Amino acid sequence: MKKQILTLMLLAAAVSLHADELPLLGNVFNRQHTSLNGEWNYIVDVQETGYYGYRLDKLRNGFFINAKPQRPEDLVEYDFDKADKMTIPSDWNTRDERLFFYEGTVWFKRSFTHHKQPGHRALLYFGAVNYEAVVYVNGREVGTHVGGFTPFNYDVTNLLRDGENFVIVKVDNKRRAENVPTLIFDWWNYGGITRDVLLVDVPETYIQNYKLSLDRTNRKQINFSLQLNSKTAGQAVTVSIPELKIKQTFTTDADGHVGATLKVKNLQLWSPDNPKLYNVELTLANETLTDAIGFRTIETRGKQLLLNGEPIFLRGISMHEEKPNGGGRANGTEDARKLLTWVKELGCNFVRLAHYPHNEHMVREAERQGILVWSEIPVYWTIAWTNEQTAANAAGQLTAMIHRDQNRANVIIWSIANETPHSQQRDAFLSRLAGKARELDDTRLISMAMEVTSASNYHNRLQDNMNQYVDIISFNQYIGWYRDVNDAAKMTWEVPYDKPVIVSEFGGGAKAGMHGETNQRWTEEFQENLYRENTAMLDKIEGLAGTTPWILKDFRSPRRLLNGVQDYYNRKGLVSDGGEKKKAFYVLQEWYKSKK
Ligand code: GCB
Repeated sequence: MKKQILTLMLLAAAVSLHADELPLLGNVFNRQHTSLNGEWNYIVDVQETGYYGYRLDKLRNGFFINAKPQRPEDLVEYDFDKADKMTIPSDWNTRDERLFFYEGTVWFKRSFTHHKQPGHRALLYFGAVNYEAVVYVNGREVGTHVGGFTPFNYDVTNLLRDGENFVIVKVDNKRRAENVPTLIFDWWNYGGITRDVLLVDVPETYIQNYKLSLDRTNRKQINFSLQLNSKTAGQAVTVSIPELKIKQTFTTDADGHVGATLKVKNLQLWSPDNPKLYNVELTLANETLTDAIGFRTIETRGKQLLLNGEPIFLRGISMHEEKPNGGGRANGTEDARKLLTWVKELGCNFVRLAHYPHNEHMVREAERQGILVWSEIPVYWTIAWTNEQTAANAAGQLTAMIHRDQNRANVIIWSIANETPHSQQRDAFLSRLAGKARELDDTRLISMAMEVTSASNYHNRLQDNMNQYVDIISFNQYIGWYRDVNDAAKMTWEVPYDKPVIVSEFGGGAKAGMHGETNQRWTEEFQENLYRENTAMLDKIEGLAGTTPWILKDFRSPRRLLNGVQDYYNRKGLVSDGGEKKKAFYVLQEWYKSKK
C-alpha cells in the first residue's frame, strides 16, 4: 500500500512539471509528421470529476493518468478503452446527439506508437481545440491552451516512450465572461478537437517559422526572414525558388535569425486572375521544408484599394466555418472546395472568414483558387475590455493567426474585431491590438467590422475613434432587416475619412422554399428584394471598395429560436443549410457581374 501511495505522490508531483507552449511552428502540414486524427475515446464529465477530484485529493487519480485496476479489488471509476469513440477532428455537438447543446468538459484519449530516434524532436500540434485544452502525454500534464480557433504546439520529446504512448486532452467549451469570445455570440459553440492533431518530427535545431513577401515599394525584391527554434548562430540556411532562379545561402545570427532580401526578375504576381504560386525550398543542415508561395502587394491610396498597384473591388461574401451540408465544424480541403464552389459561382474574388480564424486548409484552398481573404479574431460584441488576461488572450489569438498564415498571398486583411460598442475602454483595448498586428506584419491591411452610428434616420455617418487605427473603414449595416424596412432608397452615407470602405455585413433572413410577397418576412422574395435595394444603395457610397454580405450559408445559432422558421439556424444564408440556393443568391451574382 505504501508503495502505491508513493507512486501516486510521485505522479502528482510530476504532473505539475509542464512544458511551455512553444512559439507556433509554421507550415506544419509540409513537415514530416504522424497524423493523430482518427478514432479517439471520449468521456463526458459534466462535473469535472476526473479533474477536480484529483485536485482536491492528490491521492485520487485524475482521468489523465488513464488508470487501470491492477487487482480485482481496485477501484477505478472510468475506463477510456470502454468509452465511446469519436472521429477527430470534429465537434461533439453533431457527433453525439446527447451533446447537441452541451457546454462543458469532455475528455479525449488516443493511443499511438512512436519510435524514438536520437537527434529528433517530437512536437505535438493541435490545429484548434474549442475552447480550453489541457493536454497530457503518458499521464503527464503538458500544458493548457485557451482560444478555440488557433493552433498551438508543445515539445513532448521527453515525455514519449519508445513503443506505446497515449495522449489525453481535457476539452472544456464553457462560455465565460472573460473569454474571447465572451458569453454571447451568434454562432454555435461547437466543442471538441475541431482541427487536425499531428505529431511533428523535427531535428534538434529546426526552422520554427519564416516569411517571404514582396517588398511593399520595390517589386524586384522579396523580403525573407527565418527563425530557428533556438538562438543558434552560424547555421547555414538555403532558400531556393527554382522557377525564379533564386538559390541563396544565409547564416543565422546570434538569435538564430536570418533577415535578408532576394532580388527577383520576371516575377508573376499573385492575383485572383492569376493565382501564381512558386515552389520554395528552405534547407537547414538536417531539414528541408517546402512551401508554395505567391507574391503581391496590397495598399491603400486615399479611398482606393490597390492590389499590385491596381484598383480592385472586393466582390466578397462572409462565411462561418460550418460543413457545406448539414452543419458541424468544417475542416479540410474537401469542405473548403465545396464551400468555395458557391463563392466562385457568386462571382466573388474575396471571402470574409468570420468571426474567428478558419482552418488552414480553407485559407490555402482559397489561395490556390485566387480568392482573397479577410481573417478575423473573435473579439466580438462585448469583451472584458479592462481585463489584462482577456487582452493577452486576444493578442495571443491575433499572433497565432498571423504566424500561421503570414505566407499566404491571398490574406490581405487582418480584422481585429466585430461590432464592438464604442467606449474608451474598447478603444484602449483595440488600439493595442491594431498596434500588435502592425508590429507583426506590415504586408497586410488592418480593419475591423464596425457599428453604424446614425446622424439622423436617413443619414448614416460613420464615426468611430478606431478609424484612425485601421487602413480600411468597414461596417455592418442591416437596413431592411433590423432597421428601416423598405427605406434603403432614402439612405445617404457619409464616411468622413480618406480611406477605402468595405461594407462587411448586410442581409436578411429567408427560409429556403418559403415564398410570398416582398414585404413578408422570411420569404425568399423578402430577402431577394432586400438585396436589390441594398445593392442599389451601396452603389452610392463614396470609396466603396468591397462588400461581404451576411452570409453564404445558413448556420447554426443558439440565438435563433423561431420554431418552424429558424429552428436554431440563422437564416441569412444565400444558400440553405441543405445546400439550396435562395433567390437573393442570383441578385448578388448579377450585381457582382457589374463590378468586374
Ligand atoms: C451581426 C453579426 C453577425 C450576426 C449578424 C446577424 O451584425 O456580426 O455575427 O450573425 O449580425 O445575423 O444578426
